[in-house]
Amino acid sequence: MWPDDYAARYRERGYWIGQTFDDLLRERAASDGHRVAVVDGNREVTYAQLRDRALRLAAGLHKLGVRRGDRVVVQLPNAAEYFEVIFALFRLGALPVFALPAHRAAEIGYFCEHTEAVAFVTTDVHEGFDHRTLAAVAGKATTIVAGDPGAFVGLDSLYCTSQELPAGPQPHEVAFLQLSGGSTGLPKLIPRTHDDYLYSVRASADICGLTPDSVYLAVLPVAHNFTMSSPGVIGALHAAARVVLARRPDPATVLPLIAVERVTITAVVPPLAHLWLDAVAGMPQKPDLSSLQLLQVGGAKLADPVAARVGPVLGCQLQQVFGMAEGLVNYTRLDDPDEIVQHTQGRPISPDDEVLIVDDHDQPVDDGTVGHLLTRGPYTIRGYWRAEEHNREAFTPDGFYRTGDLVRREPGGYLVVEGRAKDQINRGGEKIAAEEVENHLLTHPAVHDVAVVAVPDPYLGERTCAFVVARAGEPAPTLPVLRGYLRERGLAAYKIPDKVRVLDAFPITGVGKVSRRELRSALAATEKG
Ligand code: OOB
Repeated sequence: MWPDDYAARYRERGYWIGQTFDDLLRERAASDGHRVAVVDGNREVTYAQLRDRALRLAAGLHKLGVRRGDRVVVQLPNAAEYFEVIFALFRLGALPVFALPAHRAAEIGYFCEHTEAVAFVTTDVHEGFDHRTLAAVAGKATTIVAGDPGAFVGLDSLYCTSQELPAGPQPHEVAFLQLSGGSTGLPKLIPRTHDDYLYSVRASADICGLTPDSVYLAVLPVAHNFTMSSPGVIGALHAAARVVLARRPDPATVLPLIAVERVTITAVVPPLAHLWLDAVAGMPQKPDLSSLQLLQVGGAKLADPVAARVGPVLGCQLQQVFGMAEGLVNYTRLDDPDEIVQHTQGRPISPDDEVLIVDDHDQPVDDGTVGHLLTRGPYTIRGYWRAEEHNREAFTPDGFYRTGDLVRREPGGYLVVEGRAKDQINRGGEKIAAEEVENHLLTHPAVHDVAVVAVPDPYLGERTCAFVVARAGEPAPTLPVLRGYLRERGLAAYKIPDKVRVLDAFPITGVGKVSRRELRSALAATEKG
């Protein structure tokens, strides 16, 4: 957590205002109760209804034994229940642990165990996968299911009429645990407080020009930091605007939704922007996108040619967003010239976001020179949850977070992302920790050694290649064999390598480490040849 002098400064400057998530919803229900907060297919939930249902659910969860400070793994698709569940947990001061719908047994089992979760809230069937099967890895956590609960506790059965509830959490306390994209063996958890997160949400809503007339379309998973807070669904609720939920991100689902719901703002990763642009450009009869004012693109680097097409093809403004669940978020501003919007990844939210760009020895580099991005500020964490050893590497002694991103600073403080120094693959915005996948592959009997690296991809930006040294006497493992193996181990599909290359031995760097750079260029050479 932040040292006292920093916390005092962030309060003095009006960033941390002592508001909890529950305060936010209570205020909204009082001021805008009759207005629609969430649209989920045919279902519309007003602010008053959302507050009422969240409180009734909080009572039911409390009866079930969920207490302040307890962790609850939440894995829900973009559905109205998500809001009821998280605001119920926020009211109790229990901490949602935000899993993604794509997570499977390996991830959910780890989250439940590592956080000692008391409950696991999921859905029945989503995208053809029966999430109830994950109850098998939930350990001591009670499985609660939205929809058909089967043998488990039905979410619907928990809405109580009584509203007697114990005191809620304090604004300086941790509100939830968000997942880190990570670069190490196991995903790290990010503790965000009510105070720090809601500051970033309010400031983001302001930067993005949200008003009560805004309609925010949630396309990416709602639990991802981008969709949740930049300004995202929570920003929309803060602004008394309307949240529309898209169950799927494909153009056939999303374009009609934009037209019918009169969506004004939405957020996507670069491959989706690309896909929508191609879809719209190829339509003889253009969909009605006249309501759309702002397309936010972030999560991975947006290619210049794609950035240039957003305005002409979709008829809306582009905003680049370079953020991270650990905190710091950069935006291009609505009144920035095209040059900046199309070629930079924006500048920080807060005047008190400290940005340091340093060389390999932590010495500051000149503006315009590429270096490692370090950051500290009123909504950037000072450490991961229960990860003291890792924190010593991931943060400087004076509390700067080492983002692992390589950036340069342009005039005006705008940042341009030039690359990455962390062992992570950014597969179209989905983050994959190389070591996590390597550790799974190392358990395969035919794998002697493995290195997982990113390879460039015209559509996703990057895909994943696993370089494998086969165990002597074993047949060299093939792509289908290893993919099947990882699926069986319950690894999320987006983490499963796209390619496998078998080598006799790995190229080694001067310091005796596997040279990922050489592996990448060897692959590029064989692809060309
Ligand atoms: C967002 O958050 P995470 O935690 O999934 O991933 C953070 C990492 C950054 O460190 C950077 O490596 C990459 O994703 N990234 C970008 C980028 N936006 C994120 N790289 C290049 N250009 C961009 N525009 O991805 C996230 C969180 C909040 C808002 C937006 C994105």
